[in-house]
Amino acid sequence: MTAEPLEVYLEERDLERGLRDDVRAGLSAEQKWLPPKWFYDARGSELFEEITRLPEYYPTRAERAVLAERAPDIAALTEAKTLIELGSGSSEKTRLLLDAFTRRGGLGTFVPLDVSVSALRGSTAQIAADYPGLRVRGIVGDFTRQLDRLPTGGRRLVVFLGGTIGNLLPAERAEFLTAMRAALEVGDWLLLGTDLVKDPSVIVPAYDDAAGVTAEFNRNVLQVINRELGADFDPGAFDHVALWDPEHEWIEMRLRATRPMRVRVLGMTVDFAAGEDLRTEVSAKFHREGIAAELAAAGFVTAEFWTDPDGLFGVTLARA
Ligand code: AVJ
Repeated sequence: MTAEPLEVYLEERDLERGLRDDVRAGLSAEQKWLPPKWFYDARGSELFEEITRLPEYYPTRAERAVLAERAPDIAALTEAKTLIELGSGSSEKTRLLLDAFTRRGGLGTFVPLDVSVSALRGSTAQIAADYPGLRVRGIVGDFTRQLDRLPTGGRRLVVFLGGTIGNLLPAERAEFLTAMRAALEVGDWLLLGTDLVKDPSVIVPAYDDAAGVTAEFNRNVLQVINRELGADFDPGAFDHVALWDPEHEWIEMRLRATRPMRVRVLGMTVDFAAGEDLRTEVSAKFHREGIAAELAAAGFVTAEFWTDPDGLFGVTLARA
């Protein structure tokens, strides 16, 4: 319906400041790290879409199976007027929900929010074209920081899919869910996708695929920093590493220096020893009881918990 449905809350300048702050903090730390949101420039978003089609990367297919089966229930239970999607990316699986809501009638507005301008431009244009009558308002933003900018009023359903909540550390997760609950009102809903704990022999290959797409995705963050901040990383000199941490029950992606390196960025000199790791992502996996407990602690009430037939991925519907 709306022709240019993109609202750029997080402006280019804010984004770049965020990147600069994160690079400064992460690369000067004793254990070097970067937050995963900087993976998603146009190339990174493309590589992620490619990852979702890999034979080893089960989460997307498993979550899609749940949504395909349960979308009509979700539409009937929530009777939402506004659908807000955090970390929406391509919104490919969300179409299953939009289809169910369209059949039912009553959904007026779709609000995808993502840090990737390129992903959002594509998805908003296509969804606006494919769902005539639906108001589409894309928001460029960081889902941890833009919760107070969500549209108010009407019955809202916030969906946070893909297991992206696993990118947050436990304390960050608690803070995020609490802020989410504060942004919602009684009568609003949250649909949360979470990858489930299972044998590491299934999880690790999903983050270390044979074709090397995830490795390229991981190294792409160095290209982003080179381009945006004029750094001189040699991405080819870093190995992709995916590690299962059994204590925290999360996957860590790292970039491992294959030789000693000195990198210049933002006026800093960053030295890597041979074999030194830069942590680029945590992707936590969950148990059913843990999800319910974290939601309850934030003030949500779990209404439904569904998994795919193989029990790989969980989707929780909770009320505010
Ligand atoms: C988009 C955060 C859900 O953690 O599985 C895929 C990102 N990283 N392969 C995930 C990712 C490596 C993905 N999320």
